[in-house]
Amino acid sequence: MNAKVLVIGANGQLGSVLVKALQHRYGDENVIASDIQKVNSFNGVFELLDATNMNKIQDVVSSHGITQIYHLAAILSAKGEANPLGTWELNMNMLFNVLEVSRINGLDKVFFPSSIAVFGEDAPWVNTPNNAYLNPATVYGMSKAAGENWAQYYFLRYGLDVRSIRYPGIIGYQSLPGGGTTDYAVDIFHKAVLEEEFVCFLNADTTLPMIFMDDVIRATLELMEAPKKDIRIRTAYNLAGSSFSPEDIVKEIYKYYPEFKVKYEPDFRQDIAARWPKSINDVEAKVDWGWQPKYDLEMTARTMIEKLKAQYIPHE
Ligand code: AKB
Repeated sequence: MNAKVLVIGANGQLGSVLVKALQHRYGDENVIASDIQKVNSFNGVFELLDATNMNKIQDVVSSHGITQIYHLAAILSAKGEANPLGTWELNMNMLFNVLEVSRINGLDKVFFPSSIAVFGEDAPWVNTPNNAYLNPATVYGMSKAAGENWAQYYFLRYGLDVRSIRYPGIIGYQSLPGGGTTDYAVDIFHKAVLEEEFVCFLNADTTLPMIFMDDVIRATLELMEAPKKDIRIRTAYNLAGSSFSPEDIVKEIYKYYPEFKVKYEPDFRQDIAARWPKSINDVEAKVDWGWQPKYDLEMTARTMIEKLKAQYIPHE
C-alpha cells in the first residue's frame, strides 16, 4: 500500500523542510501537512490541526487514509521553562493523542523526535552513549525522556512501529528555530550575513552536539525507511553530526566576514546547555540503519552563508 503521511507541526523549523522532502519522496498528494495555522505560501495538502484534540487527529487520519504520522509538535527546552506544568501537559497530551490514534487505526509507522535534552548531569559529557543514564533538568527533556519510554511501550505492548531519533541542535537556512537552547547557532549566521552584531546567550566555549538540516532530513527518512527488523532501539537513537561552540562558529564566520562582531551575554539558557552532552556516540544508528553524517562545521558554515546570502541579497 502507498504511504499516506501526516506531518503534525509542519510549520516548524524541521517540519517545514521535512514536508518538502516527504512530498518529493511520496508525491504532493500523499503528504498532509498540518499545524495550528496555515502559512500562506505553503504548497500542498494542508489541514488545520491542534494535536491536543484527539478527535481532530482521528478525523484527519480517517478522511485522508493516513498510514504514517510524523509528530513534530512540541514546546522546546528554553520556552518550556517559562511554564513547566503547561509544557509537560501539552507535550505529553499531544504525544498520547498521536500514539492512541495510531494504535486504534493500526497505522504502519509513527515518527516521534526526541532530543539530546533527555541527557542530564549524570550522563557522560563526552561521547555520550545511547544507553546513558537519563536525568534531564528541563521539562522539555523530561517530556522527551518519558515520550521515548511511551514510544517503546506502544511498540512492545501493541506492536505499533514507533521510531525516534535524539536530535542535536539543528542548523538550517530554510527555516527559523523557536524556543530552543541551540537556536543561537542559526541566528548567528543570519546576523553575520546581515552584517549585524550578534549577542550570544551562551558562553563562547559552550560546546554542544549540532547537525546540519540536510543531514537531519536524510537521517529521519533513512530511519523511517529502514527494515523493521533492523530497528533494535525502540526508545530513541542517538544521532551525531559534529560538536562545536559559539567561538568555533565565529572562527568559521571570520573567514567570510572578518569584521563580524559578537558579544556574549549568557542567560538561563547557559544553565540548560551546561547540563547537555558535548558530543554524542551514535554507533547504534550507524550499525542498525547505516547512518553517516556528511556535514562538518566548515561545510555547515559555508552552506549557511552561501544560502542566506542568496536569500537576503538575491542579486549579488
Ligand atoms: C532545543 O534547543 O531545545 C532543541 C533541542 C536540542 O532539542 N533544539
